[in-house]
Amino acid sequence: MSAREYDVVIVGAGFAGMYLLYRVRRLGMSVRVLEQGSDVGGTWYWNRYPGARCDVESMQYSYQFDDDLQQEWHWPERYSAQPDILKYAQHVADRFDLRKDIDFEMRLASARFDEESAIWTLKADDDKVTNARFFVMATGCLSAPNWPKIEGLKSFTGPTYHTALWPHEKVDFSSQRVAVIGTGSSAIQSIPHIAREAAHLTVFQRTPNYAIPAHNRDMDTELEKEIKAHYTTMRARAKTTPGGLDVAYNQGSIHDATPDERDSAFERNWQRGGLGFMSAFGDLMMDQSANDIAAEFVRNKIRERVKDPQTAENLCPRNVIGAKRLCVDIDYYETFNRDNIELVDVGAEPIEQITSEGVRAHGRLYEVDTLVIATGFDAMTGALTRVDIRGRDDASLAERWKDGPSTYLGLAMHEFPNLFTVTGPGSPSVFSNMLPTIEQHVDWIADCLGHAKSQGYATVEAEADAEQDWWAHCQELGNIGLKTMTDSWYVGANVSGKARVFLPYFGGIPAYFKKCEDVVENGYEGFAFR
Ligand code: N01
Repeated sequence: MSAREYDVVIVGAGFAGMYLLYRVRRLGMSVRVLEQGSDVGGTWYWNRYPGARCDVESMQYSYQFDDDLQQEWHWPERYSAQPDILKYAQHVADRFDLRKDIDFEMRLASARFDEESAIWTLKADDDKVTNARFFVMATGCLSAPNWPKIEGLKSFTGPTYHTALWPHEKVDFSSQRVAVIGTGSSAIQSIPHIAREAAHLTVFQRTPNYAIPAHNRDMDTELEKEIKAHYTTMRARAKTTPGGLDVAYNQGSIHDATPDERDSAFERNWQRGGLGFMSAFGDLMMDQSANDIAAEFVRNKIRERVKDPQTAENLCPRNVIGAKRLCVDIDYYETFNRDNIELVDVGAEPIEQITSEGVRAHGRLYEVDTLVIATGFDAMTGALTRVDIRGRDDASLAERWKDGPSTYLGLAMHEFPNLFTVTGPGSPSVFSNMLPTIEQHVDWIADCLGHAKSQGYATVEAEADAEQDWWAHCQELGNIGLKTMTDSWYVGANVSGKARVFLPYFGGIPAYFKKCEDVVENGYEGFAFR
């Protein structure tokens, strides 16, 4: 059977893959998308756990490439729930007739670059082969599930669910004794829902997290009208902020404020809710004593929200606030006031074992009927290194990244010609509003493909020096301030055996976008076209 051939093959039909498909079609290039799931949506296709919701406000977490689309779509809530975001992705697929160019239920297993023909040979799990001139991994930053290394995990006889691989049908927790392992965003969102349904819930917490209330509500239709009337201005303003979010940032130091001014700044952000909490002062992530004040403010809120003082103390994080991505919660702390929930601290003494009947910790067996694993992702690199990608001279990406990744702009790697990554390591990605950042990456890649096509180039490849310089710059920025002082998935610390390297770019959206523009203006500086 001869292989199919396309100018461009995109892996992943999440928001990145969908928009790239739309853009590449307009270049008049043949294109195919390979998608592991049975429909579009990426993150929002897989993460169907109860309570899954975006931590960026709906009016900002949406595409802006098509004004009719952003004008016609109505988000029902301030923060969108997973089913609504999936509906949106499906609407976009219908509106632009995307599905006809997507192979669903096709997982890419390997990709090999042939230097002579300058063609990538992509092999799926079922051995189906697709050839491509250009190949784009649009596989997401938080998409490769991380399973905990706990002895006996497979021996549990009841149902086991990973939050990132949640079943499509509703999971019924009623009259069940449930254990949740993990207290990151996924757990913090799902725990209130599970506790409301289950007979009993045991939460195994290794490290408490800081959660800021979402204050979610129905969409304010007047605000929606106002934003839609000035959408372009709002989107442009968002691009001037470090996180690409239309949120007011105070650049001033907390040390210049009186205690009352500090409290009211934090209280204002607390009442507004969500990820913008750390925008109260400019030095919260730079100076430990500034960070301590913000952290204590949130701890005091936890103490107010949780009735039992010991449970409240156990839920209070002691690490740097903001060094892990903040969580955005709805009733998380109040859930610990219920009488059917128990918090088990496994910080000092890890879970000993999972048995056929439950979870063993502190010498005691917690018997449960259902296990929920909320242990996150092999972030930023996992989706790339889990595919056997071989570039020039059979160079293996996974092997090259054994001691940590390196990329040029989070977009491309030396020795891997014609391969692009969307929001790869070394891009602002997870430090920004992902959807607009995805659009910027896709636009950049599409323009680059158009350039290669119009100039008749067969290959484009990041130059070794450009990659090295960019990666060194990313590491330098990563080491400024307090971000790396806590174990987190930003530094790969959540996956056992993963190299500890700061993965995203922390220079902010304006500097990053400017760099990408400059690269193009300077004749694709740092890229070699042949
Ligand atoms: O994963 P996490 P997540 N024994 O890695 C614990 C995005 N997201 O899926 O901190 C016991 O944050 C681990 O403990 P520790 C968002 O960017 C977005 O919750 O490593 N516990 C931690 O508590 C987020 O940051 C939304 O000590 C173990 C938890 O598991 C990112 O995805 C919603 C353990 C993992 O937390 C990841 O979130 C959800 C063990 N052996 C997620 N191993 C939105 O709102 C791990 N843990 C868009």
